[in-house]
Amino acid sequence: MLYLCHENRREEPTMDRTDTEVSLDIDGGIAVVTVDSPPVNALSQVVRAGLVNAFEAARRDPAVEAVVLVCAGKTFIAGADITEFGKPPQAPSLAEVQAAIEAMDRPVTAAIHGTALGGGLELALACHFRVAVPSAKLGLPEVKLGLLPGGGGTQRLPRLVGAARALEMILSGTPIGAAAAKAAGLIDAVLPDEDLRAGALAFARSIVAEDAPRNRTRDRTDWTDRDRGDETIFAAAEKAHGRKFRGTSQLGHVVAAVRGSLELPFEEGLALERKLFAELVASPQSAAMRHVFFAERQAGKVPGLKAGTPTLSVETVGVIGAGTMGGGIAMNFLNAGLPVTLVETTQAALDRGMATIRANYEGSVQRGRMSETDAAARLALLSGALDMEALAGCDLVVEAVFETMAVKQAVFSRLDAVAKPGAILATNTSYLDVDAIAALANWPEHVLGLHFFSPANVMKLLEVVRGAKTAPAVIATAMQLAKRIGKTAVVVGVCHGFVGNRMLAQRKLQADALLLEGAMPWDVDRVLTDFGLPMGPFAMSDLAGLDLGWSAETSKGETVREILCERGRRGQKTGAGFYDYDAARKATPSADVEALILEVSARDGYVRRSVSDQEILERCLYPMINEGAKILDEGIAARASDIDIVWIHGYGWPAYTGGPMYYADRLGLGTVLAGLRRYEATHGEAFHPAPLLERLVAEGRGFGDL
Ligand code: 3H9
Repeated sequence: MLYLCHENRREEPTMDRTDTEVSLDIDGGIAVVTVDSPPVNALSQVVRAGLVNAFEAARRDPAVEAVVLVCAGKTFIAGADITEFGKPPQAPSLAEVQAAIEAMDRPVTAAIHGTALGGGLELALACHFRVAVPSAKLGLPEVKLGLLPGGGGTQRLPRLVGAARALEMILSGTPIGAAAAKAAGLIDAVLPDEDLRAGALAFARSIVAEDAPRNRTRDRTDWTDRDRGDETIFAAAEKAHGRKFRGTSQLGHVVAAVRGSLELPFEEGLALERKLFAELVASPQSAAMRHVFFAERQAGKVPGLKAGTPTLSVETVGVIGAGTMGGGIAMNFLNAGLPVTLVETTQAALDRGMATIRANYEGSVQRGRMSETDAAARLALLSGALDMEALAGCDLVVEAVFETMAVKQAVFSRLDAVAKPGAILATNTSYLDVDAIAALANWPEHVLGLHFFSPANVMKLLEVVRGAKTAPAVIATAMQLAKRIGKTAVVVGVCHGFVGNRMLAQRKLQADALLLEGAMPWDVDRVLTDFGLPMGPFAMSDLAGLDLGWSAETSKGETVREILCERGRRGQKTGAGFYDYDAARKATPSADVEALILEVSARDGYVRRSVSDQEILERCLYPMINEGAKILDEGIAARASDIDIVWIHGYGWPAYTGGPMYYADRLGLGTVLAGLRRYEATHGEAFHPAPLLERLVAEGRGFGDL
């Protein structure tokens, strides 16, 4: 039954939760409106209708002296119901709910716990007062969905906290805590965590007793009068956030709406915001970002893993290898408060690794991103050792040693001998066969791959590689742990390069070929950064080091890359790679590299031609999509959307195109298939279409329909 508003008059503050999403009860003259719509109390049509009814009922009741809006469950309202976007709007709108609140002639207080996000915060902004528990988070994260706040947030928030603070909150999309919200003037009081309802009732009674002025946010002019005409506010916001919004019109829209809050009467500002919101919600970019939102949550649901699968306790972690990767991995666990033992083979390597971690934390303190106390607390959890014996007590050990099977297997044999029974043993291999590594362990059920992406303490992606024998409890534990350390985890199967690097290899093949056929590294990089990637393949190689996997002893000196390495151009770290770098690591195209490419191209018999940007894009992306289709067909990834998440969080693929598989669906799989066939005719096997792609085109379906 969907009953919208349940009215229940009583003096005892007990709640009656029948089948209602929104209920109303009167507690000693205070009307309490409770939203109870799991999981996150989103503002669905049912909730909006329930709220209008509840506020109407409270307004009609002369005995009601004040109203408190509170939520059941783990959170206040987490925003509009995202599943309703893209569908015909259903009355009442959020604006109508807010109008019902603003029509109240008695004070309305929003009592916030958990998160008040998006439309949820906008609803609270329409109340006369806001109180929150210390752990509450308040924010307008709409930009992360390709939107701007469309429930009056761009008009009311600047009136409460000033345009600069409002722009920062809206453009970052990052919620702020209750203390910061109180300091900014966003909320009126921070109440104790225990019994928020009772605290909010007491607050409402004090407002009534004091006959405190109850200004509607919309009528406030103090901040808008101060900020009007101050162009530096907008210039600063554009400077701080311009790069992030490349490829979308969001920044301009947000700035226009907030500017409207200063320059237009409230209703006109609201109308402007509504128009700008409508444009964004209908944009393909926002649809793609909404896909990403749900894809992220889907990725956490592992096929074949039963709900309630038990997890193992992980309270101590060992990391083998104190290089860049090992150090970054260790920091993830330190940041989450887990003690880490870092193991190296020599004192010098261990000292270097520990010093890098220390320097990283000191850097964070200097940049004001972390307090000295926090940095010290994290470093206190770190210890170093030169023998794997030191890992005997660890619940989880991650090896991050040199990427060759022989070295990994040697480490695993020894590790298996020292680790305690039941410990989870993980390899951070980027390519190698996890099953072959697990074969050396006594408990292959406890072995899996945890593939972090560089820099491991920054990139959000974690590929959780499920081996043939990995136990469900170990996978469940890894997924839980990933959440604890702030990673987005995707479960993948065993194959060379798993999902991300396997697809990347296809792109690299084409990028290298394009150089010989007629393009230059900066042409390829420009096309891919224009597409929205943070850097192109050659700039990425320079950053990672061209000598990754290269050695002087085995170098054949044949490819452009090998010759560059031999000439000492090994990437940013040597001041030169595919590009020349200045002291600030700014890249410029290199005449030497251009000459070398022409030389190798001629040596190999290529007749150079002009390669169009379109060809560069298709040659780089279509083989990746094709490989993605093979990965899906083989069951290496469970869903197309998992592949999208790997690319968005592991390689910076632009979320506003939804990830490679979503992008392919939007482009039309027929277009991709035709492109592959065209290139197969001129360039051969590398473009041979995946059977799944052919099947889907024949059936008129997309990857998203699987
Ligand atoms: C907006 O408000 C626009 C307005 O300005 C204008 C309106 C006119 N809708 O994340 P979780 C589902 S835009 C529908 O795993 P957590 C989610 O899919 C909105 N469903 O939990 C998942 O479902 P399932 C602005 C939603 O505890 C389940 O809830 N607001 C919504 O880790 C649990 O989610 C936001 O962008 C929603 N709004 O984190 C906030 N939110 O179980 C978006 C969640 O079937 N939400 N679901 O997979 C969040 O950031 C997190 O969900 C939250 C909880 C922090 C609240």
